[in-house]
Order: sequence, then C-alpha cells, then structure tokens
Amino acid sequence: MKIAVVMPAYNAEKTLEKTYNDIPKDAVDDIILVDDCSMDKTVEIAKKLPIKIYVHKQNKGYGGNQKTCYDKALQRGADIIVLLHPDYQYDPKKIPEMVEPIKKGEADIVYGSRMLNSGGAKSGNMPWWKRFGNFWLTSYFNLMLGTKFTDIATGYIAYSKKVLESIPYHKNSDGFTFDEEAIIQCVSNGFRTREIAVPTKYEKDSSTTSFSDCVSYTLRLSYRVARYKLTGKT
Ligand SMILES: Nc1nc2c(ncn2[C@@H]2O[C@H](COP(=O)(O)OP(=O)(O)OP(=O)(O)O)[C@@H](O)[C@H]2O)c(=O)[nH]1
Ligand SMILES: [Mg+2]
Repeated sequence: MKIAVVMPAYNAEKTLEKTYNDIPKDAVDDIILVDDCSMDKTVEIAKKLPIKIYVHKQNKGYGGNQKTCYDKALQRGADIIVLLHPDYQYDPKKIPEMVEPIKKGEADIVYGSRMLNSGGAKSGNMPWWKRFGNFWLTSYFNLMLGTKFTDIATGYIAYSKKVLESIPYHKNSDGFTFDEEAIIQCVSNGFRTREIAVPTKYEKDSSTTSFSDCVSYTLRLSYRVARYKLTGKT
C-alpha cells in the first residue's frame, strides 16, 4: 500500500522542518505540502526538503487547503492518506500506528485522539477553553450520531483511498469545520472508524485558532449535525 502524508501549510516557517524531520521516512512513500499562500518563508523552507510542493495563489483556508491535498495525493496513487499539520502540534512518529489498522483491513479511517493520551490534551498545554469546547462538541456529536469518539476536533487523520473517493469532500467548508463535516459523511456512509492515542503540543510557534474562530466553528458544527440528524443531509 502506498502511504502519502499531506501537510496543509499556512505560515508554518517555524515548525515545518522539525515536523518533516520527525516523519518516519521508512513508513511513508510520498510527502505532499500544499502552501495556502503563506506570508512567511514556508515555501522557501519547503523547497529545501525532498517533498512535493503545491502553492495556492490565494489563501483558501484550512478546508480548501485539504481539498487540494487529497486531490493531489489521490492523483499520485496513494492508498492511505495521512493528514499531518505542519505546526508540530501532532507527533509525526505516530504515523505507522495511524495507518496500521487500515493496512490490516480493520478500519477505513483512523483518528489520532489527544484525549485518549495519558494526561489528555491538558498534558500538551491545550488551553482549557479549547478542551472544554472539544469535550462539548465531541459529546454532542456522539449523542446525535450514536458514535463513541473522544476527540472529533483532531487534525491527525488517516484516510483510506476508498473513503476519500466516496465522500463528497469538495462540498465541505473551506474553513475549520472541514474535518468534522467529513466525519458526518463517513458515519453516514457506515465507514469503520478507529481512534488511537496521540500526544499534542501547544507551543508558542504552533499555528492555533482564536477564541472567536472556535465559537463560530462550534455553532456551525452544531447546526450541521442537527441538520444531518433531522434531514440526513451531510
Ligand atoms: N489558520 C489557518 N491555518 C491554515 C490555513 N490554511 C492551512 N492551514 C493549516 O491548517 C493547520 C491547522 O490550522 P491551526 O490554525 O493550527 O488550527 P487548528 O489546529 O485546527 O487549531 P488548534 O488546535 O488551535 O491548533 C495548520 O497546520 C495551518 O498551517 C488558513 O487559511 N488558516
Ligand atoms: Mg494547530
């Protein structure tokens, strides 16, 4: 199976190289970075690395960036696609564990849960209000979708090719709710999901969303889940 790592990048100059260095190269066949019109030296730094780079002429947003990531990874023949944020908040060394259940045919999607990790996201210095928001949204999702997720806001996800070829991800938001909208589509298609424990790290150089981003994100998702529950529309 061909394993591709995709990195949606926006102003990741301070964290890109250490994220790349920690990727276990023997476990990965293709590394793709899509730059979302960064205003810093992200592209210059990326060009020094043996990876495939695509550059957006204008900023499309977290979700819009991912759409390009998955289009390119599938075009390049990937069988498993791992989403890895280049802000060094997720541990790249967990990639082999992330893809294993898919390689074994036991799961279609694997989520890296920061809440399953010993000490939870608190041990990674995730701000308390993000932890609270995450707990609220995850509980709400589980209540409405009948699922047992522990961290639906994770940005560390391994998709099998079959999933990305089946769900209409181009319909999803170009913003921060892309991942969760994809979760609704995956659940509604009956794909098998699995979670593994991953550490997180909230450092000063990491890209992070503001409080207002999180409020609008929570409201939009609460509406999307309710709409799905009431109408089946994903
Ligand atoms: N903020 C932001 N990030 C983008 C954009 N396009 C791509 N990204 C990348 O998307 C990833 C996630 O963005 P973050 O700002 O870290 O948001 P997040 O990880 O959901 O939120 P935190 O958990 O607070 O870090 C980062 O690796 C960014 O480099 C964009 O337009 N805005
Ligand atoms: Mg981040």
